[in-house]
Amino acid sequence: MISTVSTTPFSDQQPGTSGLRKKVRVFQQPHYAENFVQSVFDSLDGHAGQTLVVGGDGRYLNREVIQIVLKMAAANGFGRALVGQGGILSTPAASHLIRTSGAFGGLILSASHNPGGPDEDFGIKYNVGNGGPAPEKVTDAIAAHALVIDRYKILDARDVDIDAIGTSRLGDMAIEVVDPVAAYADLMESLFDFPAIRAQIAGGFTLALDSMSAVTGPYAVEIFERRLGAPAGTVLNGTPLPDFGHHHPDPNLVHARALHDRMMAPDAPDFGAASDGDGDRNLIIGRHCYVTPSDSLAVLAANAHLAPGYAAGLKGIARSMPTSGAADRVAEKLGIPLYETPTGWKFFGNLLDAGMATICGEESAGTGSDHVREKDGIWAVLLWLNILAVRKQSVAAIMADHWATYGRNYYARHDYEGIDKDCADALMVALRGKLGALPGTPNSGGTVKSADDFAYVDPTDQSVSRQQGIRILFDDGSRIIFRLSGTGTQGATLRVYIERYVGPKGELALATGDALAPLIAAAQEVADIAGHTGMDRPSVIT
Ligand code: VG1
Ligand code: CO
Repeated sequence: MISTVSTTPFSDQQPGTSGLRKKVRVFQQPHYAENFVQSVFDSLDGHAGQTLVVGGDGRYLNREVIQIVLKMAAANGFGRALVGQGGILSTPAASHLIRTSGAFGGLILSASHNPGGPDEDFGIKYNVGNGGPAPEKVTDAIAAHALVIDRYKILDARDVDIDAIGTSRLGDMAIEVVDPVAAYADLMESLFDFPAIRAQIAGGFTLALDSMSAVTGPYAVEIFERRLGAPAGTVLNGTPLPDFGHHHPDPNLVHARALHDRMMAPDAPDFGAASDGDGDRNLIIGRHCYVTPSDSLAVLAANAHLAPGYAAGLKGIARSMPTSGAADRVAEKLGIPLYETPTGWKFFGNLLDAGMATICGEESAGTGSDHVREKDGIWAVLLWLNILAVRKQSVAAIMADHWATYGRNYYARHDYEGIDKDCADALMVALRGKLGALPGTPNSGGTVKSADDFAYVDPTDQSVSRQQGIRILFDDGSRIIFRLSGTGTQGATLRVYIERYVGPKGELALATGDALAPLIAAAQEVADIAGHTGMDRPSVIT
């Protein structure tokens, strides 16, 4: 029987950079998850009888919310739900499943790189039929429905068994519990030269892959240990845990410190990588050689043709605006277009669908291609391994060669976390007020060439997104970008992105902190970060 339950709106259900993310305790309020799920369904048109994909990264509350979603999907007229066994689907695997099953869309339950557990974070994200995150017009519609919702529909039924693969029914809706790994692993095998990678591993090439007790564990064990023959134990922290074993599943130099230290040790493996909570991010560290995500995007784009799936070359490259310009130089050399989008994967979908870009990336350790419509951590690791298997060089040698060819974009992101929201807003307002006066003015970073608030016009549908980050551009091509995070659940996080380009004949082996020191000082001068935040240094540097 379908119940229609009366409810009242919550004022804080506006999706951020990637879905709705809140503390678990916020989601545990009566009707909170139901309101948001109903708001998603209310914003859809034509979903009756169609398929919905449901899965998550296994974090605390995953199983409970999956039951709610299934009962609400049945009550709202979906014809079929595809669920990852145990409620597990990595974000890229969910994207693939949506695409191959012809689903109307999918609900991915994850707060991605945010920590999990009863006192940590949970999230819900809606993906559309192309497998990608809902574009802004959809997330705006969801937010509008959430503000006026007065009822939701749910089936009164027992919980569905999501642990046994097979089919069942929930009211009028069919349920299929599917293997979350096999189809995704097959897709990877279709894109990359598995025999070449397997031969290299058999020849003694060593790997360390940190799944951070999050969703990629089963995918990584299947792909790297079973299909590619890496020894058992290559995948570290390979069992998804509801609290990620207290890891903060954000693969950066702070939270993936253990992997970093192992890769810098005298007996380091040849190649290391880590992935995030929901499996869409990657961190690449070669033996004694950290690769910034922006550089990783550039190297992958420059060498993608070495992998069978990309042998025909790339149609274009897209990167988020704060991501360094390293990929731009590769695009220029390849004679293909480079698109600069706002932060968040939802802006890449249209470019990929239109066949305008093949590879996309973000400085936050997200890289992916047109094989799905999400960023994909394991994909990036496999493309690196394919390139290494063909070039037979170390990661460090490949980086040195890349910089000698294209020059080097020294790059860092400074995060100021847990700032009071009003202080963060005040900093941005003050900075916006100054933009007109900055050009022509010298500061510690050099002379400012232009300063603006990034706005994006989507070339496929002309939709406009404003206020996507304040950019301060210098005469020598250096940049400082300021924006506020849209994925946090506590206070505000200021992200400051700092970049300086040195040409192929310049100094290519500086320490990043030294190369960027004048720009870091300029960021302080221009934005008075310490004055607004009370913090004299960032909480995370990546
Ligand atoms: C961050 C990153 C952004 C990424 C987003 C979702 O957003 O900066 O590049 O797309 O997280 O990634 P923000 O608004 O906090 O800067 V994930 O792996 O958390 O889905
Ligand atoms: Co993620």
